[in-house]
Amino acid sequence: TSSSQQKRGTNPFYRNQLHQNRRLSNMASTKGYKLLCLENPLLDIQAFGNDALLEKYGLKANDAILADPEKHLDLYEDLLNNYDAKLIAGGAAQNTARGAQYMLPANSVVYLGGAGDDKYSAILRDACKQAGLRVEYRVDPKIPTGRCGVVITGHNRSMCTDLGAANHYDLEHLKRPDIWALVEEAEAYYIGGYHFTVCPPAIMELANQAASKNKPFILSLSAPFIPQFFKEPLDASAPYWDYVIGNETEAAAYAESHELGTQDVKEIAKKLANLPKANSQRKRVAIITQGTEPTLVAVQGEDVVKEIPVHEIPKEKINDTNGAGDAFAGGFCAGIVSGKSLDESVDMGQWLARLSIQELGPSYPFPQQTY
Ligand code: 26A
Repeated sequence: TSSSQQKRGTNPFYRNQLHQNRRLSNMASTKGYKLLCLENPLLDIQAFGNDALLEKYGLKANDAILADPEKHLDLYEDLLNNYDAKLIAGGAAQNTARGAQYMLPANSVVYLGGAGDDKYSAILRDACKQAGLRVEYRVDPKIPTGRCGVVITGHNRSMCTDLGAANHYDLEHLKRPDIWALVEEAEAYYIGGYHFTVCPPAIMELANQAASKNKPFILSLSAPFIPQFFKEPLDASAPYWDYVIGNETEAAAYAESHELGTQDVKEIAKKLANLPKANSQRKRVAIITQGTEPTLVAVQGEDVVKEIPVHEIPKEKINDTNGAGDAFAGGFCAGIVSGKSLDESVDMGQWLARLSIQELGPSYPFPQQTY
């Protein structure tokens, strides 16, 4: 054996093999997380409400806002004490990540964001664990986990977010060697646009990583207030978008804040697809969902905007539509990372959205259903 050890030590063939074995075993620890998602982990405090409740807190029936400490901080207790609110795992991109994992083989998706060390983060961790989603939170021991008050009235939902520890996500966490290893191993990135309110440098770090390695960078506009009030960091990331996902109201808000001079959703989709692009190896795709109306798909350089009809569902089967967009993005990302065509990826998104709206909040049915 001593001579064979000697051989291994000096023979370049053996050396390479040793090196490769070591590489393989290192890879085993992170290999398999194809999709890496980043945004704000939140616990949803969701209840069926009424106009009086909306009025009390100055909320619109269908909206997503950041909580104003002067006006909104009693909402959460109010929902819990007086409206029989349920605690449900939320955070838009965390819902998307759970959704993508729902449709992919085990250990396919990892999610990053900031959370506290409290009862709420324990609920989130538990929900993600059950979904098979790996989460790597930047844990802040002093700041509570973020919460989102969700008031459902009819088919509308009003969301009011107190970001808490989610607001403290930072580059230091992203660059931690164990986390950065996950970033490097991932084959695609999904960013919830809500993260522009938190840590644009982390978004840009992933954007650069995607472009320099020719990996897809997928961005959701998330809410009208992002293109309205976070235009600058949003625009800085635009050249890196390989896929940009939004709904019709987000598209309209984008058009307005960017003075596109049109409210035609197809035209807006085309403009999004044809913005300047960093990685010329991939044509940008803009995907705009429109509730029960067909999903629009615009591809950079192409004249025709495709319309893909949604999966219909009887009205009485709808529980609530909170999280439908997140579910769509989850199914879509699952398609993209498993190499499906654009049309099939959209179809996967629509399939998952259809399942999610039959559940309470941004959830997916158990037992597992297969596409
Ligand atoms: C920064 N803000 C406002 C937010 C959010 C948010 N997720 C991250 N950041 N406001 C609402 N949400 C989440 O959106 C989901 C429905 O699409 C809610 O937690 C809810 O689960």
